[in-house]
Amino acid sequence: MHKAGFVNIIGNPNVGKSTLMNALVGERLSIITSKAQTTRHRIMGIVNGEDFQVVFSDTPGIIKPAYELQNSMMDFVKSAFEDADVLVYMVEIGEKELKDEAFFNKIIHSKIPVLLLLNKIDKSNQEQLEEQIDLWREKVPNAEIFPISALENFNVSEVFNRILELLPSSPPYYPKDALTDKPERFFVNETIREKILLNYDKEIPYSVEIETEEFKEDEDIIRIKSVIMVERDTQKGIIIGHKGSALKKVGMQAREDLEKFFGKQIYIELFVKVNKDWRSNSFQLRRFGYNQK
Ligand SMILES: Nc1nc2c(ncn2[C@@H]2O[C@H](COP(=O)(O)OP(=O)(O)OP(=O)(O)O)[C@@H](O)[C@H]2O)c(=O)[nH]1
Ligand SMILES: [Mg+2]
Repeated sequence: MHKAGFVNIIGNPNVGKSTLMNALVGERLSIITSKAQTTRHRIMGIVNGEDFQVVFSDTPGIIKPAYELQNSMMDFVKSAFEDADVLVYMVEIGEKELKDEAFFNKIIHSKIPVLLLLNKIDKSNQEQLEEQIDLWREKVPNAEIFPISALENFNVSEVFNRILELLPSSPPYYPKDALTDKPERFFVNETIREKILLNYDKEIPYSVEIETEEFKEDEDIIRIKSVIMVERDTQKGIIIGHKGSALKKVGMQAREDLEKFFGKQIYIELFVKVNKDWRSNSFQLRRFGYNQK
């Protein structure tokens, strides 16, 4: 009997959803930073076994949307409720509630199995952990609770085994050698965006979108041309930095990661363009892969 299904990971920003998905899949599919709203898309990570296929979905952290891009991000979260066979609700130590009550109500009234993962227990002690488990048991009585550390890979394989038990019997949804639903250019864009989240402050990372215009793969080298889009002229200057030094750093860091990811030498060229207020422009958002209704 073959088992297969969708296991969708949801929760507040920054709780460690992407860290968990990467740990489960064993690949760095989702970018991770200490800033909230790092993930903007629904990203699938597929784990294949002889008689199973688990399709994990990492999703953006739940927020109250303030602009069009964030509306699209929350649509990805909504879609993750719709096709889940198992819902993974991740919380972190010290957290009290989900940033959206409607989503929370969906979780507690869910007809499908809910696994509540209490993450970052490496930062807590026994007393705090017990108190937190009691709190979540009361708040989400329909969930099975697993204390984990996604970062230190603690209890992650136990979660995976439980997921396998809960999967329905089904033929695979994707080819059995598939790792993700996203194309190569997506991972280029995300790697560059991760370096921007790491190197710039305040509003800058949130005003940036990446578009890879060229991805030419030869036998031992990949040549990449990507555009970093910002919302305003002043942001363009900040991204480039003094004599181009800031942009150069982003390019070098991205190249290093991409060489590991693709296992090939990378040549990368970065350009910066102003795309005025793209975050609030439905047409631009669609172009960047945020499926607008
Ligand atoms: N101490 C500790 N930190 C963790 C753990 N898991 C994740 N983190 C850190 O938490 C931060 C956020 O991790 P992400 O995986 O990007 O979180 P996310 O939920 O995907 O965040 P968004 O995409 O912004 O919603 C990063 O700095 C991680 O290194 C953990 O188990 N323990
Ligand atoms: Mg994330």
